Amino acid sequence: MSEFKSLLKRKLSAHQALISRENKPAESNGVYQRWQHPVLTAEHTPVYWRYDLNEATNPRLLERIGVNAAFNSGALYHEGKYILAVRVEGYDRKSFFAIAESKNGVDHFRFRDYPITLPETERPDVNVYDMRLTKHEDGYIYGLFCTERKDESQPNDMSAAEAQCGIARTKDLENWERLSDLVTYSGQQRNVVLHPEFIEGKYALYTRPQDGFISVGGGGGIGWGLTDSMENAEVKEEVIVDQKAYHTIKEVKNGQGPAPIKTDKGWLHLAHGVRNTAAGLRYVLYVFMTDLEKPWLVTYRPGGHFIAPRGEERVGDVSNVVFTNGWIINEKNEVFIYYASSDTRMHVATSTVEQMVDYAVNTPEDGLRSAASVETRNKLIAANLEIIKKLDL
Ligand code: M1P
Repeated sequence: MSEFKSLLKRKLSAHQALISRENKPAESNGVYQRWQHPVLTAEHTPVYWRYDLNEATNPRLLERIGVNAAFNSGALYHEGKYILAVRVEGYDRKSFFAIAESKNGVDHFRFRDYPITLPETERPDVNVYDMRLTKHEDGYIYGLFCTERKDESQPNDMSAAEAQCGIARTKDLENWERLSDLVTYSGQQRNVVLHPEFIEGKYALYTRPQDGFISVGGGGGIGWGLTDSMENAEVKEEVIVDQKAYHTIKEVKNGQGPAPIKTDKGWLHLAHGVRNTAAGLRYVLYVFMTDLEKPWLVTYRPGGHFIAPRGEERVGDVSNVVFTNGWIINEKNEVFIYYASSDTRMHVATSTVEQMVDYAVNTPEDGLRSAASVETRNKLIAANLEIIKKLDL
């Protein structure tokens, strides 16, 4: 066998071993179970996406078009499969979307042969990322994502960007129809998510009004607005569902994660919250619930974070970040939370609707002051000490 062929064989079998690796449960806090390995990394992308496999044109088998990261993925349970619409980022810093699927949701995720070919609008996207998939009751699967373009009002600043919500839809996850970008009246938008049901006969969107590209400025909070159609989506008025708050896990900004899950007790939401530290921003996930009839009204606000970066999750291209834009509920009411760590790789945490609702309903709210936190904790301690005494352990 030629040196080229044996090198190629080694590469292909290493890739095969990685994507066939079994995942095992790791630690659990009773609310959710972490899993030992990331479900997707840059190395999970097919070898034939990155290397020219033609010995004549690439005799040294050099990597030609590298992949830097596989993260922030939309998720969907579709025809019995766990589907991720992955944000894949090349070495050139451009993100694109690619479908990866698994039969059990925790391992053996495999990318389809080609990334999604996303049609463009008249104003081409420079970068697209963070797609949220929603199976809407109108029969379409919608993908809402961030479309980023150069901020032409600042021609000399090469990092000045503008973020808006791009919209595409499909029925088969292969053929995508691009619709006009969402129109809102609040500057920029990121983290826009389509609610799965009509509300008052209209499409409902979770938004994130922001003044600037990174900074939400005076805006921010998870917003809510209605649009008559998705073909020309326009939200004339946004109300804030969940605000930023001083000295909390969401003091700088927050954003809706995936579309909420409908439960007996209301809509279950997963979101990210961002705080400031001397080492930069810290992103964690948190949960809240809203009213079944009026999903813009918060009913339960468990205090603090739900998932925060841990171990290797803490380090990556943008360290100290966990971010989610996809989760799946299967027919057994099991919940698969897909979260990315540090803008680098994808993980899964598993739970059930019952566990998550229990967490949402019974976790005390953030009292917003140290004294209130101590008071809440003291109540728990006092009650527990009585129990321990009676148990006579
Ligand atoms: O780098 C962390 C995250 O930053 C942005 O999220 P947000 O708009 O809430 O600040 C996004 O670029 C996201 O993709 C990224 O993971």
